[in-house]
Amino acid sequence: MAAEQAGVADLLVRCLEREGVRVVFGIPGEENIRFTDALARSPIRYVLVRHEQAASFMAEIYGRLTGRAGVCSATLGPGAINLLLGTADATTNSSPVVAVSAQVGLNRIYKESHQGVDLVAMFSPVTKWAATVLTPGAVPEMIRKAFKLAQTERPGAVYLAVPEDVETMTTPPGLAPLNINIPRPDMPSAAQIERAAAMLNAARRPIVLAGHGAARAGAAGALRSFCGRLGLPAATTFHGKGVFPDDHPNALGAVGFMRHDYVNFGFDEADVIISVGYELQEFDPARINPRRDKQILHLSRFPAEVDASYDVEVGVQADISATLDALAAATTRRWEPGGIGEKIRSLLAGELARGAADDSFPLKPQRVVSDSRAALGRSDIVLADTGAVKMWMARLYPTYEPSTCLTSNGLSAMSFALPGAIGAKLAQPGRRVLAAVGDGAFLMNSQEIETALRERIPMVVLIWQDDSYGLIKWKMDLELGHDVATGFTNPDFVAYAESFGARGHQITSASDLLPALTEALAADTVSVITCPVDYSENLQLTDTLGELTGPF
Ligand SMILES: Cc1ncc(C[n+]2csc(CCOP(=O)(O)OP(=O)(O)O)c2C)c(N)n1
Repeated sequence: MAAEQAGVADLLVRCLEREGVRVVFGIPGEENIRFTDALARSPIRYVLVRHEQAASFMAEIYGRLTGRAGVCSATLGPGAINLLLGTADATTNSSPVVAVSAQVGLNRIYKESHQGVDLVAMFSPVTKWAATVLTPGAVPEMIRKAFKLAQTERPGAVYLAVPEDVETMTTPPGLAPLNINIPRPDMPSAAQIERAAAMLNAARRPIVLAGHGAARAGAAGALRSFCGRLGLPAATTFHGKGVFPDDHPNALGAVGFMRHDYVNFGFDEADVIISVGYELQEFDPARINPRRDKQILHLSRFPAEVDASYDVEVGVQADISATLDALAAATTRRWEPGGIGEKIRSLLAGELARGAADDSFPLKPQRVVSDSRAALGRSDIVLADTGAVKMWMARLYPTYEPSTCLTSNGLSAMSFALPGAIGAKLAQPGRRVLAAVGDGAFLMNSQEIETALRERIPMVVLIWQDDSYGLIKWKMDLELGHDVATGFTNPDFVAYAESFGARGHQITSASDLLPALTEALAADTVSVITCPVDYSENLQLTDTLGELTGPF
């Protein structure tokens, strides 16, 4: 065996293999060539990307969809700094990620030196753990700890720096990857279930709020039977979309829009919120408990964040499915989901149906949502990027299975969706993948079209084109009465896509969109569809919602 193969780089890769890593997203640099070379000798697929930020988003979405940490890799200094956004996005969105970068050598890390910045200090606030591998003997423990922390509830990102001189060192004899142990959730305590049931039995009008924690726990089935048995209406967060199917008779849709949306009226009349895997980072609980008069039942794998509007009456931190089953069995009352759910569902369905029938051009956002839904199967995946596009998709796109409509709602980072689609397709190769992106966000990471084509990862990018940073314009128009510094011009997106070797589609009438989506989703390549969208609907929506008064 070559001397190099007994080195730190090889040991790092063997540890990644032991963790079950199948893919690493990254760009090599001068300071991690041995690690990159060792990866090339392993069964792990190295997806070479065009921007480290995109690698971090790919790892985030791969991690979110598999529950196993997505891995991204970069060189020191600038490369590592580029990993920061997706790393922060992963932590705030509760997605497991292990970010590994090179660092200047231990022989110069203590002084001013070329490309040297304190990367651990930089990553610390946005990760669960950030550390430097100071000696070869630390590799097995540090890699095991990184994955254990990243993947354990609440999941998030971890960062490891490997100094360039450590990477070249040989390892002490006998050093090997450590065995994996997975911390299992506890069963709910009988005493807490009793307290929770007593609280629920006294409730007048309870409502369920399901977040992504329920999806991560695989609790969609238990949640459906819990709500069905007890007759409870259920809303989801944006991240929780699909964990309770939108075509279920008790479904209220997704909460998180910036205004009082239909679903909020469901919360207005509730006295108890049964929160299932909700993370407060998604939206301020004051939005659903403005007078702080609702009782909160917190069902999660971990204790709730402290917030004056989320004053937990009873918390059960345990396996979520087991908790829901035990609570349903212990609750003696049953409720009628009530007329409000029906009203909310009919308002949402009406908005979507009017959109589907609207042939105007540029297309109404509701039409784009409706056609996207029609083109995708129930288990296909759409990633809705940050912007007005997210607002329309999150509130209106009917979702039936967990993690099939993905947004960034923790950090709300723009431009995660296009690289994220690459991570999604690698995580779930059997599903079709659509990235719905604003024209602003598209150009922030569009270089990854080349990565997808080179790596033969088929996917479709749908650009909602309005020649502006639409969400910011919306907010300015709402709050300032005018907008500034939001407009821009765009390249010819079809020519741009074709210059990479992708397929380009220009939508020129409303009836173009569904056939273009259908064709692109069936194609075994990368397609970019650009669709002019009429965002005058934005203000109309907020005006309409502003005038709504409940109860209906
Ligand atoms: C990386 C990043 N930069 C800036 C923002 C603030 N921001 C949120 S939405 C948005 C505009 C998005 O524009 P576009 O991608 O065109 O989508 P649209 O709102 O037009 O649908 C901006 C600038 C952000 N969330 N993330």
